Amino acid sequence: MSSLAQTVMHSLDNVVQTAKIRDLSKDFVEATSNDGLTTDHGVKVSDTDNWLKVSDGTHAGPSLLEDQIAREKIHRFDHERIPERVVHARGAGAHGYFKVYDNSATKWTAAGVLTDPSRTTPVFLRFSTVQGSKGSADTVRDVRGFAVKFYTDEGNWDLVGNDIPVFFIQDAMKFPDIVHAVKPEPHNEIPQGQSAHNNFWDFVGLTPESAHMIMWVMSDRGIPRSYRMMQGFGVNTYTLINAEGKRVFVKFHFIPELGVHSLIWDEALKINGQDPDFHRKDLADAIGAGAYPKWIFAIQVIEEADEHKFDFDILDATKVWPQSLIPLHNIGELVLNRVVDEFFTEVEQVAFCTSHVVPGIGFSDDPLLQGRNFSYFDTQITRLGVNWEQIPINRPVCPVMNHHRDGARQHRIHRSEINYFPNRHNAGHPVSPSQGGYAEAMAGVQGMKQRVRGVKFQEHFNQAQLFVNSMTPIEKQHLIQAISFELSHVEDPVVYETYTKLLNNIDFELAKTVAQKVNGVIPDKPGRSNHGQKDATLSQFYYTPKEPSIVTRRVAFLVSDGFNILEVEAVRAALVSAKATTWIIGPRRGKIYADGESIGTGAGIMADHHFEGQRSTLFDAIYVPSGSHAEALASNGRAIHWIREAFGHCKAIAAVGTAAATVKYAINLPEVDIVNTLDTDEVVTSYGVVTTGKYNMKSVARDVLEIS
Ligand code: HDE
Repeated sequence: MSSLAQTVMHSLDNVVQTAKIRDLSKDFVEATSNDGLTTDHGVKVSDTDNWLKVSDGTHAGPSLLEDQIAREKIHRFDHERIPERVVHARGAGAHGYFKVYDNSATKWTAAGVLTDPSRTTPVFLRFSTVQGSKGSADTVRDVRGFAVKFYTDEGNWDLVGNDIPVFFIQDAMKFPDIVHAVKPEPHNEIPQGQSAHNNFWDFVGLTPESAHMIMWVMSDRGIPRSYRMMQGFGVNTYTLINAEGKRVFVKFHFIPELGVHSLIWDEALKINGQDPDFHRKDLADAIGAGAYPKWIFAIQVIEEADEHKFDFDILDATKVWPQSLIPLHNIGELVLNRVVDEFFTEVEQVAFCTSHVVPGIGFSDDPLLQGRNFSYFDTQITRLGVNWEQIPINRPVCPVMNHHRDGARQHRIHRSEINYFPNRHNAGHPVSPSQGGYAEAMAGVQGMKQRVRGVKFQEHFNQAQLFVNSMTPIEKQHLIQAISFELSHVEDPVVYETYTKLLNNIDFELAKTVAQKVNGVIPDKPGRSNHGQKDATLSQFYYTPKEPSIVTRRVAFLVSDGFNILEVEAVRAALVSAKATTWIIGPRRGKIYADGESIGTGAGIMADHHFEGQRSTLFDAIYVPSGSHAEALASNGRAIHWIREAFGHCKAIAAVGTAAATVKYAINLPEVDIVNTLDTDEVVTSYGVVTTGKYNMKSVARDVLEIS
């Protein structure tokens, strides 16, 4: 398995050619041993280590301001940083492509990217967390950004989504408030990468429209196992416009091929410290290994005439369109197949704008979307300058021609005396819709200018309740634990009392249990009756693939001197051929000797890490082979901790022969049955592990790991 660094280096050798990669390659710079060092103005540099000084040759004397080479080096360094994003500062990205299966969406849209199956549209996808700054950890509890730039033949389409289908607020004007409330508090810049603090819960307690979103963020969706195992949602309601100019409302979805999987909170907390780059590495490693992350792209469509048929407003971003009412149409797929070559120029400089749509796609009056359409361009000006769309990662693959001029960091040299329209040459002229010019769909509006919310926007709890009702018991248990964790970190009683009261509008049991745990207001009866409705598609288990896969899953082999090497080799080969990744963990990084080998001279096997170098939290499953090493493992506190912790996190644990007793000893739960087998096929086709009775992995695992 290649490391992140190796993967990045290898990506150049394994260039995936889309129109965008060809475009970016115009700007590739590669240093080779033939290249000498130069200044930015191109002069060759003879010394890059010693500042020009006055010296007697024995002692260092004063440094001279005259040294333009040293000065340039420092100047350039001083200005390396640009402002981080106000939200979504921490991210990772990759290149890929998008394809539709057929032209079935033609009835709704004229957009070639959504209707032409012969096209392969290049994409760049940036994942992110929201609250933390650029250097924060990956596995915090938070919403994940899912921002896609489609480089279409008709211009860039930016679908700037999240891994959760709803949002905290209904009107863009509240955005600065929610962001100020969730970010580190202003007086002490605490906490980093967390929402567990007074100000956040104060705001959401006083903003009931956030109730539905809070249920999602506090659910296991807030701590994904991998970016590759998250859904993506456009969240806002957009419109599609067909060739006849007819408009429909649309929501966009991405469904991961690998299913939706999460960490459990204890793992997430530990990984934050053990490997803050866990998700970033996971993405690069999977792509580097050729296990390209893939999502089905689906749309939900509502005819204009049906806009008001629902008991919620379809333009309200705090509501989902339940799939039981509005089905998904799977129309295409998105694949990520290339890591970035340089983080800053690609992941940091990529800039998205919800207002960037292409012909056939339009907006709705969703008040959140309308505000977003203003905000994104604006923020890019501060972050990257007004000519941010000329930066390689942002520039379209189709021609750009207009009369916008000048501004900081203008790179285009316009060879024309014309910079206006109309002009005597008809240069840079508008293009009619029949020739591909963008045309808004006609839509009637009427009303008085006023600051209002729509009537149906006033209802905040029905769908929060629907979501909670739709959870499996284990998801509900995690939800309770998450809210209880967060409110335990809220110090002001006014805040946690307000929130526990609000919870009773969603679910009586939830409110009662959380209130009992956090010293909140314990309700004696439900705050409102439960409508009892459910929608199976809201549970993340709904997305578990019919054929579960262990592709890219991380399996650790726990060994000590005296392990059974034939068994390790056989199981390892089976796992590798199923495209899982395998890791040898032993008492030291170096050779570990097999049963029958003499220590120091045997062929052994190289351990990738020692027991303390990596923890069980970073793996999906562990395998403990048979052999005389079992006793050594049982007497090693770290090895025992590995097994015990993995068991506590409901991981699959395979233990064979003598190792079964070690595992049993480690977990210290006599009633647990251990499947004890030497048959590789059986290990590889069953759960292979602690499987029965009270601790049945299948029922308690957050992340059911099928070794198949
Ligand atoms: Fe954003 N959001 N947002 N947002 N958002 C930004 O733009 C904003 C919202 C989302 O990887 C900013 O370039 C407003 C919803 C993602 O570069 C900023 C409102 C959704 C990213 C901004 C919202 C998102 C951003 C900060 C309320 C899910 C990261 C830096 C009306 C559909 C994009 C930047 C990337 C980033 C504004 C609400 C997703 C300030 C005003 C809803 C994934 O412009």
